Amino acid sequence: MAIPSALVTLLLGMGLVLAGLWVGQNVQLLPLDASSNAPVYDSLFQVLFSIGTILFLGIVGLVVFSLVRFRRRPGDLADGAAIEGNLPLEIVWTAIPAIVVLFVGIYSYDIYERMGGMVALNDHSAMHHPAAVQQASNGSAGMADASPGGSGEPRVWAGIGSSDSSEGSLPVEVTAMQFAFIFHYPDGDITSGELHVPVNRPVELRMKANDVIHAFWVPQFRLKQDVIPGQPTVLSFTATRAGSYPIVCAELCGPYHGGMRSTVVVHEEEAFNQWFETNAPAKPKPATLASAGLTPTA
Ligand SMILES: [Cu+2]
Repeated sequence: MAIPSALVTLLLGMGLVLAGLWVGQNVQLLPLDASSNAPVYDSLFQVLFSIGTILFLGIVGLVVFSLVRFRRRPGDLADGAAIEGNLPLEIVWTAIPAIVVLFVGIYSYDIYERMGGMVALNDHSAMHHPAAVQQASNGSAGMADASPGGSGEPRVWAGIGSSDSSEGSLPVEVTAMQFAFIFHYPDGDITSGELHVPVNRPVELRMKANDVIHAFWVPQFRLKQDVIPGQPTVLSFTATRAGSYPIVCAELCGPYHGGMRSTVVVHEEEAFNQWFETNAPAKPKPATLASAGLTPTA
């Protein structure tokens, strides 16, 4: 008894889809997820990985099958059969990729939007960003001149991850230069070569570049943002897992670009406060002021 080939094809197709879904769910290629943003990104990656697996197994499987099944037999010197075409087949193999590509495009857009990636460079609301207001009040002429709008008001590219930013976020000023990142905490006047942040609290990186374009990238956060001379950018995130993760410059910025790396240390709340206290410049203690006959006013 022969099994109809349509049934075999259907079963193989179903097996292929199940295998692809299984691989997407169970094969973990990405590094540890350490920010609130990471699961969003990872869900897209899982879908893309499933689709990629289905296509890879389907295409390679068909190629290998055809190599074996339709190989030239000994003594066969004839031409191959003249096949004109197959309209239903051509419709199917055009329609399926079209649907897949459309779906991936729309889904990717949705994910990028949720990560705050669609905030436009000249979005007006970005002008009222705290960092922009601060820049304006500082009278930073260099930044103001970079605005081609002619308003003289500096623009801040809120950019990716900005949907995370909120009132209670920890501001950190990031300066990128050949070939290092410098982190400055305006609240405690701390300057550091490493980024230290508390877990589960939004952090807002206000970034500027001194020389050429750099990019701030933490693979474990699934976030990357360009750092552009004359165009401040903002990157917001909430770390969700304590630990140390690499910060990588992801924009070829010169001969020592490959060495432009730092570390972000995500602390538990208490450990972060301790780090902050330890590293903040020593302030005169009230007792010292009192003994010097001064009244502590600050
Ligand atoms: Cu760089």
